[in-house]
Amino acid sequence: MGRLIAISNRTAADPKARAGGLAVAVWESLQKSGGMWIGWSGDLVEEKPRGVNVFRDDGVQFVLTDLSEQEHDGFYLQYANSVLWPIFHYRLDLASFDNESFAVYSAVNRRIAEITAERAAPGDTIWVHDYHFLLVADCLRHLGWEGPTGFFLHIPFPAPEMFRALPEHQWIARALSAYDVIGLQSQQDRRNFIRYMEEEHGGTELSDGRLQVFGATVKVEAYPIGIDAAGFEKAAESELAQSAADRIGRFLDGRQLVIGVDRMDYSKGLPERFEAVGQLFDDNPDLHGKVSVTQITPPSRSKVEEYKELRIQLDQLSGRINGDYGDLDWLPLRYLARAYGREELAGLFRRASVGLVTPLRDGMNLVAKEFVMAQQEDDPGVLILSEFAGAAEQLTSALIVNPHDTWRLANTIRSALQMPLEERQDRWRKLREIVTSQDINWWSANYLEDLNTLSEQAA
Ligand code: ADQ
Repeated sequence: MGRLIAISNRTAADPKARAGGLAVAVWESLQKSGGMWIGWSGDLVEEKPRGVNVFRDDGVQFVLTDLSEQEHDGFYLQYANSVLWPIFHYRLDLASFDNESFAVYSAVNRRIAEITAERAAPGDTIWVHDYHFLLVADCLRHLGWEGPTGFFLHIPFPAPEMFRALPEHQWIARALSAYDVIGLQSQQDRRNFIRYMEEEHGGTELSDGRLQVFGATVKVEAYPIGIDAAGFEKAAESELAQSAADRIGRFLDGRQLVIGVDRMDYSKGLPERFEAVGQLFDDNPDLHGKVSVTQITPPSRSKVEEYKELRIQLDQLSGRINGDYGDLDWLPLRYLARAYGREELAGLFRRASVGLVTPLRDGMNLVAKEFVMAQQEDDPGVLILSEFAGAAEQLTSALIVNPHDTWRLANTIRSALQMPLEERQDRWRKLREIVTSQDINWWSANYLEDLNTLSEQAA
């Protein structure tokens, strides 16, 4: 068997980035096959870069390219994060279309494909990740690459009505048909994708579930991504976790903790969540001084305008709640715009009575799974999960909510805070079983098995 070649915008070239679940899974799969990881170095240069940085680490070869300022602007900030990201998260209102960025996006996809084609050998398998690189397989086919090439979309695939708003949707759809396997996070995403291809391009679903479209046959499947469940459980036992739990424990002074942990992104439903917290304290004076909500939210993509506005909105909403209800010795809502390490987060999750995971749209949402793995059987916290997170298809024993319905969300937080131990344990055991059995290794093994089966059939 040949090597696995992974392509993603950010790689785990920096050993510190190998701690996260996805990085671990891709890293291990690459190590097994003496594989290669191709992506962006994270560095910006003035002119279009000519060469690549190649190095080997622990059996994995990294091939990294810099981006020019102009590429970073058109490809990353504009097309990927101001067009694709909002549309795929159902925020057509936030998409900012222009005439140039798709050309830059295509050019960067082409360059990544060229870098790959120069190095890929017959027998190798290529695995492309996420919305930054929708066109790579098509570019590779034009360069003569015929080997197995799979794609995994980490974010939702939107309803066809939304996807059609994308001016380049026809082009992108055709390019996607160059992949052998298209992996999506949920059955909902799969249904959306198939329906779009059927309605718009006359695609047909075959009896074995594959899709025939644009003269190609593509396996389209839901592969819900998991976490390094055992690793996260261990992280919650670590000294760092304990010390984070102790620190927040001093602040809590015996009060119940409700916790949220999300990148600062408009898809995560943070303003709606803050509204619900406001409603909770408006409607329940008996909870004043008894419950503290902590939201941990490191800024991300702060160069994109919508993200700056979100920050201002969150500052205002938390200011209102704390202004109305805060007291000399109690803050109802603490909002920390910074990142914490994996162990520290695990410790905070373990200390919490309730985990709030209420995105408006999310491909999967790993925080929900991390929260579950950090709990202990004798006193598990309750997970409140948005029906619009991919994770809701698996984690059906969580309290499932509509994040737009702030009144009901407030009531659900109250019920979670008061849920009897037996019910908490019952729900948690079911959640833990799923998160443990469908972990990150299960995910990558399933995906790669399908991709490799295709390559064996083709050989
Ligand atoms: P994200 O949108 O980044 O991922 P998520 O799945 O929640 O969302 O993963 C975020 C990761 O970052 C988690 O491991 C979490 O612990 C960590 N993190 C979040 N806030 C943090 C903080 N304050 N400090 C430190 N770490 C923090 C995208 C898609 C998701 C999909 C994943 C994986 O948007 O839907 O689940 O990819 O496919």
